[in-house]
Amino acid sequence: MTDKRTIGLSRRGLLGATAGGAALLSGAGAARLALMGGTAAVATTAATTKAGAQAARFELAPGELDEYYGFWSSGQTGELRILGFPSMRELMRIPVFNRCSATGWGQTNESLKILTEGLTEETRAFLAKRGMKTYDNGDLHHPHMSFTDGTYDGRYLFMNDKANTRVARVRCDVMKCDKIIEIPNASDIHGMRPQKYPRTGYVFANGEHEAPLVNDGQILDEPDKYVNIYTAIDGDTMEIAWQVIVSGNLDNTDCDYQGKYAFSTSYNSEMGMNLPEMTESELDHVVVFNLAEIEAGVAAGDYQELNGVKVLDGRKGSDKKYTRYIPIPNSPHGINTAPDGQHVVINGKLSPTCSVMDVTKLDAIFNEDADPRSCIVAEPELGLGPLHTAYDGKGNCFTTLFLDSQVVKWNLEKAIQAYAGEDVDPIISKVDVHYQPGHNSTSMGETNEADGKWLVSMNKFSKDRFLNVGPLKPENEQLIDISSDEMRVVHDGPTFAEPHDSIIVRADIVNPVNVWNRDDPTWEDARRQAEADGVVLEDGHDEVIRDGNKVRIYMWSVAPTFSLEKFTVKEGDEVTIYITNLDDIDDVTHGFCLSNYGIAMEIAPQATASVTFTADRPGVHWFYCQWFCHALHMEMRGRMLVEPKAA
Ligand code: K7E
Ligand code: CUA
Repeated sequence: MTDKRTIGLSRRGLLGATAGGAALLSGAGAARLALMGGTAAVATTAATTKAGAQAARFELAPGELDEYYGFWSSGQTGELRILGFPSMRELMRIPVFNRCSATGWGQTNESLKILTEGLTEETRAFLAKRGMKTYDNGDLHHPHMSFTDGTYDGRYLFMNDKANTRVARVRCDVMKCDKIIEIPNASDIHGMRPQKYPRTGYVFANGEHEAPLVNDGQILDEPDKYVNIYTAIDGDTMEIAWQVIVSGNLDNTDCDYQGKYAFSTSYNSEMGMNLPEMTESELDHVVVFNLAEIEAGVAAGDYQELNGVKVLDGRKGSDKKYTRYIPIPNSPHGINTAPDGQHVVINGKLSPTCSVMDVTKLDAIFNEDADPRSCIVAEPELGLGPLHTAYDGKGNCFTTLFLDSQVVKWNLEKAIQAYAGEDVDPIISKVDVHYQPGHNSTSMGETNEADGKWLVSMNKFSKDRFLNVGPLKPENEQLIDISSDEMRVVHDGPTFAEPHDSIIVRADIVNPVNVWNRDDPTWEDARRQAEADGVVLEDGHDEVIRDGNKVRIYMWSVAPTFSLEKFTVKEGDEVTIYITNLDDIDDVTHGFCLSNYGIAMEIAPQATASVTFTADRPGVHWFYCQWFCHALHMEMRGRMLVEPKAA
């Protein structure tokens, strides 16, 4: 037994409380774990920070630009992050489901509109009782770019919120969120992927947790009344196209390169409500959704309307051709379509295997009532805790092994041959990662332009890899050179709670602007109000409009001044401040921070931003620019006088 093997075992021992523990809960689970033990004996390649002679370059000299954009989720932080890749330098944070002190996201009228307009009436009423307009938190797992013809098209990024059942969109021209919708009928959106072909098109979203279809507090322990909902959103309008009721819960989702099928993993086909129940059976399933049949069902009126959404029945045992259920071992998690356009890897999680589905065999399952498992063409045993798989575009797969703390590189074709009975080993190599990887991503790996240069392993635990910052540790995202068969870890990248997933996009695909277009729809409401008030936002006039107890202040900014040096309102007035940044130079962003009123916002070049508040604190209040913009930035300030109500 080698040292590596010993380390592997002790690490597994350390993890007794996590997924390994789940497997151990049932007798069958224990037997399975024993069975899995045999897979760990594969030789590992030593992880090294000493870059090999032929290592690809990832460190950039000052001023050099990265070859890729990395779009990173942030988990429970709720924002989207942009990294330069492969340098792994964090470039930007885009607030989405969270609040942001720097940009005023969640505070400006423009952001509040986006954060509130897509909520259901019921949620709005619920939040209002708590004195809230929108949620303060989110759990952003899966960022994905829109596709055209099987590759990224640089239009939009889409992302889910597991915490509050939402899907959001970010515009890639300005890198700001422009739409957030709550998904009715579903509980807790987890898996989410855009349609790859012919274009996005649909954005597919999984409700993770099953719930009673009419969830009004009457039902708790009647599993047969619980359902789960699969949702297709129109990525252009961000309206819900249709939903399908399924059996079992849903975890992750992906779709094919033909535009015919989408598919989801289910880790709880048992519809169990607690851990022993959920992990009881050896086989869970993947649900396959037949897009043409579902669209025909919608057109034929074969749906019930629930909360304004067309909901079709695709449960197990329904005689419709909307869905098929493919048995898969065991609690499968990630599902990833290969760039070859034909194969889909389903990651077994509690099974040491990945199952490979051939999408060209799916027609038969729908039309000839063939054995649903007939589309499975390989099931290689890879190691403990396979969670997600990425691709190099050269026929190889990279699967994270959560329990083994490894990434395994394996060959798809050889796995298919082995499944057919040939004596070949699909596993090419393994590399230790630090520690417990979840998602991994390869450069352009989820498109038909996968280029096989880089892999990032997104590890849940960093333990001893960084200076100790207290009990809460960063995650560790490790950069791995995959240009040769021997994978090499070349960089450790700490990140704050908790990026699950990332995509790595060639830089030429992403072309954001430097300065806003004055016609941008973001401040449409401000433009309309200004028109009604006889004000043109961009013509360099300022204006104070009183309308009963509503006061609207229009001003502009040019470094280093606000156009209004002071203005006066009365205690109790509802004040809206509109600021247009007339600077049109790259990077001259101004801010507006109204001190001791809890107000701050960003106004980027040529943008308009506004904020509304009640002036209920009398006195002189300074407002200042909080974005360092000029040698006289400190002088960029003014005063609001709030006159007290007559006693
Ligand atoms: Cu595997 Cu939410 Cu994509 Cu995390 S999920 S790891
Ligand atoms: Cu404007 Cu600082």
